[in-house]
Amino acid sequence: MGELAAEQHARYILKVEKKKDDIESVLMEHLRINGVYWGLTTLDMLGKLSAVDQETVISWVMSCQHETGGFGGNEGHDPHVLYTLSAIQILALFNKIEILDIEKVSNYVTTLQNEDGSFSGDKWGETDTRFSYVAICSLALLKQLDKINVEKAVKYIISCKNLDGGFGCTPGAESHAGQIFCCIGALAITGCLHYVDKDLLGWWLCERQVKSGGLNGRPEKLPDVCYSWWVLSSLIIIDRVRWIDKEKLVKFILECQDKENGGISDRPDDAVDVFHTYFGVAGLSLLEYPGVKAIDPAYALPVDVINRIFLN
Ligand code: GRG
Ligand code: ZN
Repeated sequence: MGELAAEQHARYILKVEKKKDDIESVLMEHLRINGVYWGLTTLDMLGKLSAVDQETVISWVMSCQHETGGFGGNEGHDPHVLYTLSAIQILALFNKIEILDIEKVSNYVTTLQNEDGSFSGDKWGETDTRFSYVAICSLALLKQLDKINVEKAVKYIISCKNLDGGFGCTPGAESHAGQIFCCIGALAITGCLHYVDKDLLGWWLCERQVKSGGLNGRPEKLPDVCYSWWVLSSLIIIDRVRWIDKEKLVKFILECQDKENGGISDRPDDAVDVFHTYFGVAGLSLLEYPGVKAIDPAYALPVDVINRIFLN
């Protein structure tokens, strides 16, 4: 297993950022801003954010903004709340939120709330608790939560809670660790965790750990490094992380590293990508692995970045 190959992972991310025409970049073209957020947050956790040319990144991020105030996944693409959060998060990493027209961006997010309290991802209307989280996280970072009906937003999220203690993407939909992160993160940000049965949910979440030490996202599924983020962040928020075997999970994540060329994959011996590199490093951060900066489990940004925003 060995140790975290921090240098190699940082080098891998910096290399992916520069290469624009390999297969991964082509597949990711439409959601590039997401990838940039995952990559830069990983570099920051590894103490390597200063290796990035901040001016270039910021001017590219601003070029993804649409006249409605929302951001697209890349220059000239349609705006979506997912990409809008990534843009805000990238600027937050560089302590540059103030360059935004906060009124305009928050108005865009606000218009996505529906009558029942749910959020659409864009003007085309699909609703999902993912978008509730993303909208709430975006507005909280902009200190504009009072622009939406928080009570209704919370009520909608609670309506997506299942008898097993988990949450799905819409009312009645199956519990999935990714949606649980979104719902628990949104409830944490809005100060509404009292609606959660922490023991019941904690039980469901800790049962995600399989023999290899890795976590899966639903019963009977394969383990995947990304659930080291979705499951672990939720367990930490509800204060039940002691219910899993931390050492075995660290071992699983480290086994998914490409120690030579850098990067982390979903499972041992699979191909690495930027997303799973983030999820692995963020998982280790939540497990307090030495040399990795602490990440906030609700905002998905380093704790020092969150403190800079909320403690100043
Ligand atoms: C800022 C951290 C952050 C997130 C932004 C995009 C988003 C908000 C949240 C996504 C939450 C989510 C639904 C994650 C799950 C992603 C995933 C691995 C889906 C795969 O589901 P299946 O059913 O895979 O294809 P399994 O593992 O169940 O076989
Ligand atoms: Zn995955």
